[in-house]
Amino acid sequence: MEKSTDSSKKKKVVAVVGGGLVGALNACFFAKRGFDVHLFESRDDIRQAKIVKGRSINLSLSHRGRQSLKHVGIEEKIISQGIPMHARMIHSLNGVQSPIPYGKKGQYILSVDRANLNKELLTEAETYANNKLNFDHKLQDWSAESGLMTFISPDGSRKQIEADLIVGCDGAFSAVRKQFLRQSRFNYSQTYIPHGYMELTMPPVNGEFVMKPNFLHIWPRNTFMMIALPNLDKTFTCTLFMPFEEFEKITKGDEVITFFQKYFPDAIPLIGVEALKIDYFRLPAQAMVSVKCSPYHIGDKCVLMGDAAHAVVPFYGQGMNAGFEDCIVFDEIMEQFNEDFSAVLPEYTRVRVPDNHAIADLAMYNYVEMRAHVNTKWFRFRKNVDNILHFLMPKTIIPLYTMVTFTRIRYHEAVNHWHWQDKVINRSLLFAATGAILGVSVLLIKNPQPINKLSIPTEKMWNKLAALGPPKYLATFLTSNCSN
Ligand code: FAD
Ligand code: EGU
Repeated sequence: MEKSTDSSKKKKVVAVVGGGLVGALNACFFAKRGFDVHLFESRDDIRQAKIVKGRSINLSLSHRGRQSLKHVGIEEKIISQGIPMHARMIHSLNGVQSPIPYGKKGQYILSVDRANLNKELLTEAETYANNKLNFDHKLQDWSAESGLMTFISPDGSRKQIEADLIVGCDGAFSAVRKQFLRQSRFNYSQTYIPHGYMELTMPPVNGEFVMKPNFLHIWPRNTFMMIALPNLDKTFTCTLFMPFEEFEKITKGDEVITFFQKYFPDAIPLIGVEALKIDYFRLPAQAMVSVKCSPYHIGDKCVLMGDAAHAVVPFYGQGMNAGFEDCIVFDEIMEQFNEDFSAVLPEYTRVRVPDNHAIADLAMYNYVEMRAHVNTKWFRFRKNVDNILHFLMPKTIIPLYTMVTFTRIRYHEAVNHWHWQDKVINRSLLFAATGAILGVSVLLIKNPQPINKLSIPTEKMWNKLAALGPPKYLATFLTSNCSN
């Protein structure tokens, strides 16, 4: 079943380097436009491979990612293979679980299997006649002058290939990006955070999930944090985040149990004591890197998308979503500039750099914030207040995660709106407090009362206070000077 496209008018060759999530999706986008697309992936075809090594097992898919999938017509298919998560489930140290909804009814994020999503995207890309997938092709080098690329195969053979446009979707350690570093006026920074992550599995019991499936489970513990997402096979994949030095302190099975008893006691029986002792040592903790660079293009020859352009730390669940949004943004600009690469590429850099820098900063900010003072109570309090304010003023106060997760508001605009909200809330508080003081003063001056009559019963005082000011939680929240 091959799709026909209007390939008659143009036969420009587009090389997509990297057949991961973003590369495979991009191949669909370019093929849909009728280009002669060649995708090059260093690994074997994951649809044939027995074990797929690589990063996280499952991911949260939200609005931005879904919109991009919709554009190539596979949104419904992917959703049907995902598990909706309508709320977070916060696990206290004492085992109490409390849900906090993501938004209004029907607003949810999806837990999707990375390998499965990648396979579906590759299969979709293959349905285009003008799309050729090349596995076991590792980009070794390329020339920014000629556009000539050199690929190496596992058997050691080399191949040189030319293309009109090179699209670098080869991940956080991009080989395409290496040539950018040799260009003048190319900005680049990368930061490894002190935390690592490790994945552990909660198997089903009696064929059923061991926790409620339609939630993103979170164990916030300041320095340590664990997150669990459901899988279709009724397992949960838990991701434990903690500083490498803490990971290294634990060297024996019994120490793992002691550690979990202290911080995640309710998770021990769900993972299983014996499994936990073994799984912890199966793989070393993995590193997390944040990469920022600009520009995202060289002339009319080459452009970076996905993690190759912007690896972010996972503390907003946006890496893949942002990468998918890159594809749709690029496609919109292609439409606008009639597929003229010399105009499209600079415009893509101009539009997309501020947004990807914003999400990289937000994810890093959330990493610092989660670590600094997010324990169970604080997390619950903050998210509840967000939701209440949003409920009271849905157009004005929008929680940051809502803008990031459930809209396509540009990331940098979401950040601006968030700062603005902060100011408005603080000023309202100042205004309300000043008003309250003035009001009370006027009342007292107009109705001078003997001092003994001022001592009214506590419950009456409370009623008056309640009638005057915002509810207590709001006041506490406002003075704490946060609104994300
Ligand atoms: P990759 O997925 O890294 O794909 C790159 C591809 O290029 C690979 O297939 C690789 O083999 C290939 N390649 C590499 N070098 C070469 C070469 N020289 N030649 C040819 N091919 C090459 N994002 C979310 O949106 N939601 C989440 O919940 C989420 N959770 C995460 C949790 C963790 C622990 C981590 C680490 C990340 C998470 N992310 C999440 C981020 C997400 O994983 C990435 O943003 C996403 O995988 C980026 O896709 P990509 O295609 O750009 O890169
Ligand atoms: C981390 C690792 C909860 C999957 C940020 C929320 C994440 C995910 C949150 C991982 C958190 C943190 C948000 C979503 C999501 C929350 C979000 C983080 C999915 C602010 C597979 N984060 N993640 N924020 O609000 O917007 O629920 O590995 F613990 S989804 Cl760190 Cl919405």
